[in-house]
Amino acid sequence: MLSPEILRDGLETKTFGRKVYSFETIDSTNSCARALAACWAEEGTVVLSEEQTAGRGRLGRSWSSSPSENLTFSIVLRPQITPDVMNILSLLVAVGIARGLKEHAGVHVLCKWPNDILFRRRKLAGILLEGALSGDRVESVIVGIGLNVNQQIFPEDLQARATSLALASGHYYDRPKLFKGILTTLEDEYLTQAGLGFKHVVDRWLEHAPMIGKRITVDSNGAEIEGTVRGITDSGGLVVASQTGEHTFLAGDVTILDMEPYASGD
Ligand code: BT5
Repeated sequence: MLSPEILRDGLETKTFGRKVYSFETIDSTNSCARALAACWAEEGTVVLSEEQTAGRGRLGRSWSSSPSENLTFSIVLRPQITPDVMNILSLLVAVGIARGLKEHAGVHVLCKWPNDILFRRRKLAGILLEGALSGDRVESVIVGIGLNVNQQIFPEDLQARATSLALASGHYYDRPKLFKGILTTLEDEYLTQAGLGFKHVVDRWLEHAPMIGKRITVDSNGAEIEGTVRGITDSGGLVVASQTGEHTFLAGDVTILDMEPYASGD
């Protein structure tokens, strides 16, 4: 098991991972972090588990991860934002992960709206943001990260769509070292981007997400439209031009029709 001592050994962050709760098995690290946040866990508190029995994605989907091979963890954040700009935080986290993977795993990934981290078109990591609100105030945000690290074999339904760092690079990773590297990069993004404004976060995300001008389909609330990506709003919404006009999506699933450069990864 990855003990809190191993996970914190040599960690040089200010708040991220200063407090770590580590489990062999748990239902969902997001649920645990949410409960801790409700009990005033401080910003940067991390919950990590080797196995999740009910790991989740968006809209009730599940996150599948074979025990002790990957990194599945959640971070408690207390950002000074309103609920309508939570998408921005998701983009910021995606950039932090992309940068972290480049710097600490030597793997160049691309981001896809709203929450995917892809390597050659396959999903390498997913991000799940869950906010606890008090009226119009964000009390806390739980950032859940599922990162496929050393897993080589995926369940049949994911085989064609999932990948891992080990599959991408051909070697295994020291998970505690990688965890600390990614946490450091994430904190750096979080602390520096916070002062620079939402537009800056969007621009930075677009450097890792070559989506502008792409033909896509968006599935949002059961309705599907096809169109061309025009941009990202300052609150993280996706702007798509279709035959029926311009639409802004705050949530949804995107399929990119022409996958270059996502397919080659360059
Ligand atoms: C996500 O949702 O991608 C967010 C995943 C967040 C998981 C973390 S793990 C730690 C923390 N605790 C939790 O309980 N959750 C977070 P979404 O965009 O809805 O994608 C979910 C879909 O990704 C599933 O329906 C599958 O198709 C696919 N999927 C599931 N497991 C995968 C995996 N290991 N690798 C790649 N794709 C996967």
